[in-house]
Amino acid sequence: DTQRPAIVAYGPLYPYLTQQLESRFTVHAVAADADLDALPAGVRDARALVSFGSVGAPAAIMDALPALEIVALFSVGYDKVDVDHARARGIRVTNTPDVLTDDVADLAVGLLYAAVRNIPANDRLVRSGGWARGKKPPLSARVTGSRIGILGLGRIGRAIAWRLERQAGEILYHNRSQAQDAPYRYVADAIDLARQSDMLIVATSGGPEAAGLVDAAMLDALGPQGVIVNISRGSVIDEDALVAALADGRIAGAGLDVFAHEPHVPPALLAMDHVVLQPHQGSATVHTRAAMADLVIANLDAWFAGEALPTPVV
Ligand code: 8YV
Repeated sequence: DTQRPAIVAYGPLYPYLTQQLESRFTVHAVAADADLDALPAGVRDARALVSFGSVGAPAAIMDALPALEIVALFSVGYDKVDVDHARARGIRVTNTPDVLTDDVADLAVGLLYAAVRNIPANDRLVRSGGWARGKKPPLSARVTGSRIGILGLGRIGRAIAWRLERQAGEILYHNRSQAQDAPYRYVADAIDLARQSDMLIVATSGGPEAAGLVDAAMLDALGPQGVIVNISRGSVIDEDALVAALADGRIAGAGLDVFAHEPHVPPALLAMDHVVLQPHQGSATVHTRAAMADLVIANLDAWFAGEALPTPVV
């Protein structure tokens, strides 16, 4: 169909999104590891590229598509998109903010409680028959009354803070600069934030500026009773330092939805009872994945109708 714009679905997409794309466009599926020098002829006519946050759009795929006008991401995080390259080539980029904020915040709170109250470890105690044989769960720390630090008080960080403000003894946060209208205590230095927090929730955006922001020094500042939760990007935490701090008891536990090299998880973490592991599922509810797909479509529809993009990044 020559009337329909050609687009590339880069890497695996979500079925409802694929269906919506196929009803509008000529969709060429390109695997994330495809040989970009050997793309079929029609692919090079693609005017749009759609991908998951974990695949994104490196410069190489943009350069393999000479007619590319827009990258529409199925994620809020765009750390895997070469935005400088897109800008230089005049390619627009869109993401899916807001629609996933509540579900990601819900998972952060769930991971906090799971890690602090040892919910998965105690589930294992029950299932293994240990409890029935008389083994008692160890007493845990508590969320209520604790000082909860939020690293990155953006849209998702605020949604987490809002959920926890009744339980927390205090909510404090660190951003590069103080947030407007945030009723929480600002801590200008990230290490100080960790030092003053019983629990630290990582909610900053990923990308090169935040890479390794949580390092051994910050984990030591959080301390042996401290629990860390990460729902942002694995790259924000120095993963080797995290594994070492957990192994040595220099922090008490962790709740992790994201990892440096997904879906690879450091094997040492698999054996740790005080660590809660999730398969990057923060936005993965039926409701939100449909809303994210609809926002991808809304951006593409706006672009091809010559209208303003609903959620532009570039
Ligand atoms: C997705 C995400 O799971 O929005 C983000 O930044 O990480 C998640 O919503 C991701 O796009 C899937 O790769």
